[in-house]
Amino acid sequence: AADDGYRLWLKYDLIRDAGPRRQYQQVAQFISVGGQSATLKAAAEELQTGLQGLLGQSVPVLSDAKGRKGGIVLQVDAAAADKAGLGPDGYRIYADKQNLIITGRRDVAVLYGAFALLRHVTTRQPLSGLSISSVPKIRHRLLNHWDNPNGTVERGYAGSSIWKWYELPEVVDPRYRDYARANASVGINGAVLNNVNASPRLLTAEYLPKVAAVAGVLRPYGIRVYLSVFWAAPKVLGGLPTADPLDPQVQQWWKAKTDEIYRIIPDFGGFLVKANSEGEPGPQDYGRHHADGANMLATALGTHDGLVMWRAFVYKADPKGDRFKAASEEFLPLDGKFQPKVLVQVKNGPIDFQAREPFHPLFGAMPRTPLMLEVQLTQEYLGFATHAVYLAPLIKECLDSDTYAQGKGSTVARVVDGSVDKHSVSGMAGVANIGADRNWTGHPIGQANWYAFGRLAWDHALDSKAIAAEWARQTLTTDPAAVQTIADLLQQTRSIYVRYTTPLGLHHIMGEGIHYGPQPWLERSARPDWTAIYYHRADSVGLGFDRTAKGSNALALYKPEVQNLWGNAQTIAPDYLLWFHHVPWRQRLSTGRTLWDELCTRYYSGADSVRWLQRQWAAVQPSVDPALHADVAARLQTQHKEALWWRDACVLYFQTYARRPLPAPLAPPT
Ligand code: GCW
Repeated sequence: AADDGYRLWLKYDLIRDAGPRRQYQQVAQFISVGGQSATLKAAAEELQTGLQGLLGQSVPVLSDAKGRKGGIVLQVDAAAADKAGLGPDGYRIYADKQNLIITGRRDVAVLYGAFALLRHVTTRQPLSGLSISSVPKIRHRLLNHWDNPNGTVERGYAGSSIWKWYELPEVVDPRYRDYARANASVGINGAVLNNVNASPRLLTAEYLPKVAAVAGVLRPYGIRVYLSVFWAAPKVLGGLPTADPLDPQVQQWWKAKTDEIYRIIPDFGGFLVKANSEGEPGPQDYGRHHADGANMLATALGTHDGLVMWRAFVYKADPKGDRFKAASEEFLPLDGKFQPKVLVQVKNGPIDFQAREPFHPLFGAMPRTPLMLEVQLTQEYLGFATHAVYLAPLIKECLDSDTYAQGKGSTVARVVDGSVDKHSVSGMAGVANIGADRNWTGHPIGQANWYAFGRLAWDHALDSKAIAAEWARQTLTTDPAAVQTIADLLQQTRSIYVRYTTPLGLHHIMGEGIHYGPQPWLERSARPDWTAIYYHRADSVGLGFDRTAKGSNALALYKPEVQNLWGNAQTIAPDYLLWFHHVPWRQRLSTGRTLWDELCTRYYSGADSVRWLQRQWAAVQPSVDPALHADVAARLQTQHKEALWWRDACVLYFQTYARRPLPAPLAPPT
């Protein structure tokens, strides 16, 4: 049957090569599992399904190996795990004289080990003498769904929501379990089920049992359920006159609501809050600040084991201000004021999930507050489901950025994992790109972004191209040469997208509201900071947003080392140039070209590179499922068409300011 993408990277197709298959068969004659828990059962079942598929033999599950050899033994061993420093989630896989042992401190660690073993076999790595252990660097690895109760998904491009609220709790779609398996296979251990622009409905007595039903399916896979909360819920649902966090009745309402939630979902993960942002209500409506709000919820959680994830995505509509600085202005004064259950969730960049942003200046600047990193997997600003953009390089660029908070090497990754400021709690969130489309993500390549997010949240030191190869190997083809070609191609996609849409540090010049296609000419909108001219500042002299001391001085939010890196228009990496400088059209850049020529060159070479993507994809055609290959090929056609649209729209628009011809090599022959 044609590959419809439903099985994601968990395909478990038969290993056709008899030699290697026999080797695996010898060490996978049975699975023994010492325990009855739903999680260990899930681990054994996954291994059984996976190995039977891969090896074409039946693999019985036993409750005791009873001295047998040549099997896989799942065992929880807290003492050994602690001795090996595995923590609560880390696993170890090793061969003893008889069997292959998968072990960890808790059931879920063993589950992660089972998935790792399957990945090992699927990617054809040898099992003899195996000894691997792996410990996640981040404690809370979450997907954030921007899903609404009516089934729509804000910024979702893969169909409607997978959560069928009207059918729940009685009807439990089998898809929820496959969702859980996919997440657990890459170590994701939490899911915020609903949109941060939150409906209060999720907190009602009608909806909580629905949430509990979903939680029941995810629980065996080690995934805890969280909810986004509507700040004014005490008014809307509780009939109170206020939602002031310092009001005792409001506090009491949240306490009672929290207790109610934990009565039916005992392992509820906690709350995600978007407050006083883009029109959402919040504590500032009552003259309070973010910490008052977050701490009130933390107090309501009391002794329950849950978290408050308070988002730092805030900005004011000030035509003279710089949105870049807004979150810092509101949050820096609050460092040290948050209770221990609170994490502040910060987007990778200071504006909004652009194709390239400098790292958010809050990273490294709030040492007394654990900061979560939020990245967007759904491609709101990156071409929806028709542009192939593999996001691991974008995520890594942020994680690898040095904040210099505690001297050199204080990368965003080390701020987020807690090592720079010695926090024991840490988190990373990916805004999901998942919908009810048969293949989950609309664009088949979007699956790689879900996969890569999980892998990087587990271990931010992983290499993005290696992750791409690992994904492609499990998902698209077993042919090593094709895997390499696909990994190379994926690795380039993000920088190609940047070149034909927003090269040299341009940002937020896309279609109004929809955030699709070019609209650099947008001059008026409901808010000044939603126009394009606010960001690109094109004039007869030059282009770019001056954020140096001569301009908004947003650069001063960074440590001096970072200011040195980006503060000088002559030495800044061209990729970041227009984020920080207003540069004359005729100024020569480090590339040897003038700004205008470089801008045109990037737009043109970016659009040309989509042709290269098409050729690379065509080359792997013999190795990839025909239906899937045709699907991606068709999307690449759209991508090329739209790359030309972006290129021509932007070059022609900026030319009205630059008043220069296209540089000679790009000009059409006369
Ligand atoms: O990127 C913007 C989106 C909004 C989104 C908001 C946010 C959920 O355009 O749709 O709202 O960010 O992150 O809160």
